[in-house]
Amino acid sequence: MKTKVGIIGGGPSGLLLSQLLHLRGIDNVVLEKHSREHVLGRIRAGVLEHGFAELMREAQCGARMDAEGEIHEGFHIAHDGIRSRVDLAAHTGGNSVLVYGQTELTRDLYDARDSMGGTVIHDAADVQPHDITSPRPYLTYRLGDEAHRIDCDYVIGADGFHGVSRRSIPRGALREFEKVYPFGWLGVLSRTRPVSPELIYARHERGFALCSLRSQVLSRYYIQVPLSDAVEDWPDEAFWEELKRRLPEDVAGELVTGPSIEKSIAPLRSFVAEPMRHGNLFLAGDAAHIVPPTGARGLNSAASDIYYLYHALADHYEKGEDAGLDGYSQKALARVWKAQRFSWWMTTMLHTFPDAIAYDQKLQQTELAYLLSSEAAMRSLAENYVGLPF
Ligand code: RFL
Ligand code: PHB
Repeated sequence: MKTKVGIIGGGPSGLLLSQLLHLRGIDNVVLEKHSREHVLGRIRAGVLEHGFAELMREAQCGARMDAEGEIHEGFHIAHDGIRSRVDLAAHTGGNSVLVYGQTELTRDLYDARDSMGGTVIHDAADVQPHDITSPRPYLTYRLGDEAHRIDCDYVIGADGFHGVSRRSIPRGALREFEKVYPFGWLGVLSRTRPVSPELIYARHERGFALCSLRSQVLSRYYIQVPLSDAVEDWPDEAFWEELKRRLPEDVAGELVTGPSIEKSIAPLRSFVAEPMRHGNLFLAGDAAHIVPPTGARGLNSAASDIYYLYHALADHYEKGEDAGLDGYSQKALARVWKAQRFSWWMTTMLHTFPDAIAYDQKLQQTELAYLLSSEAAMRSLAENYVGLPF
């Protein structure tokens, strides 16, 4: 098979780029390791920034998102038994975020690819990029016992943190920056009314907690847990009990509990690989960088990569201009690092660190006290949370 752009990974990054390129007449193929059911079974992001939503609309995938997604103009920070509201709209000149699940958004992208006749190959095993520094790179993969090959102009590595793309770049050509946090998030999805119509990020000495939602009948909650914990250590009852302990009393009193319909633990990590290009292989999204979920930046950072790549590839194929492709890594990384900084800051301010000395704890309390007392600090938080411009 022959195509212009070979995309590894059928998560939100790969599918969104595929859809945008297709709309510009740029032929592409997506290779996804797993089945569609598997991809749609992963419960991840819930908060989308304005720029991401705009890109979904440009990809002609915004209709259900606009109909069913919820506009959120603020969220809460719970601490010391009380709640303080962060008014996103007031601090950003009317900006907001959209609460719409990554699962739904991925489903919309698959539907759009299907209805336009896009090529998304599932269960592609042993995907491997070859000759990525030559002008004629190609991809190989297996479907069952059959070996396949796709020749292309460019390879896009949108295969997430554990994918093959980043690993196929020679060690010496890549610099990796990493910070691993000594805890994870245990997440529960339940078909219950959310405890609050707006998100609540809770700082508590027993550990961080987050009350989020997918809709007014579907709740998503998280608690900070030690890395040594497993999902089996947390039956539903124990989860609800611990969540309540970390929330202000009035909030805990309102919490509606129910059976979990999904429960998983995600370790917290910050990671960036530089540069995001090697020859004709371009990395995008989680394949190149990940953040702890505290600032809701992961998927949104992937979206800015896709925005830059999409325009760079369109310029190449439509105008013969390569400035966008040549500048991609530098441009994308500038924004990626700002999301890293914000996610690190939110994580550091709101979690309980097992090895923190008394001095660290005082500074952490002061950081939050300063934030809640300062108009300028609040504006900075709001500006980053709704998303910096692309
Ligand atoms: P994905 O979603 O990991 O998709 C990569 C796809 O590539 C496939 N793949 C391969 N395909 C072919 N060959 C191989 N060798 C392959 N290896 C892997 C995988 O099967 C997969 O389908 O990366 P992508 O598309 O870059 O998207 C990134 C986002 O998924 C991620 O950044 C967000 O989910 C992060 N995140 C959040 N981001 C936000 O912006 N807002 C949020 O509110 C938010 N909440 C979260 C989150 C991530 C979380 N977890 C579990 C890490 C909450 C959580 C709990
Ligand atoms: C979620 O709803 O899954 C979610 C929301 C906000 C975050 C992280 C995760 O910061």
